[in-house]
Amino acid sequence: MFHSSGKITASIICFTLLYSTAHAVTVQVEDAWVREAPPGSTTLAAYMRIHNPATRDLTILEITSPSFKKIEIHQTTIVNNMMRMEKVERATIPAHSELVLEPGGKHLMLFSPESRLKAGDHVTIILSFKKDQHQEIQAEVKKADSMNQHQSNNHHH
Ligand SMILES: [Cu+2]
Repeated sequence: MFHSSGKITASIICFTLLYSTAHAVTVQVEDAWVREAPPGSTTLAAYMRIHNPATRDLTILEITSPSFKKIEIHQTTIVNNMMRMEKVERATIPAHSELVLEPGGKHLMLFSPESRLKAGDHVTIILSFKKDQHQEIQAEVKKADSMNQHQSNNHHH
């Protein structure tokens, strides 16, 4: 009897620690969205602005999501008129500055969605910084066209 109740207490403490670190505010994320992709797509892209209010640079070590098998940070570059994407191993958000993930630049590449995501759905994305420093954010799935309306100087169809 004593043994089993001891185990229960330990797991409650563990859960509390996880819960509090997951909600510790380290960065401010704005305009987080996932571009809606056609059915059967194996990769999707996500964009956002991540502001670091701290006095020290922050490096993102890992990004995960319960909705995807794997997430990478990519950089889009144009080489000989060809659009290419390269994986960014470590993205740093400078102190008092922000990391901008936007179409045509750096973005999150989301691999192998667990289910079909449609405009209006929400995706949980977890940013991992230093050991035990995680931050959970929500990104809304949107059609690419609805994003263009926010960018006043972008092209129209
Ligand atoms: Cu990419």
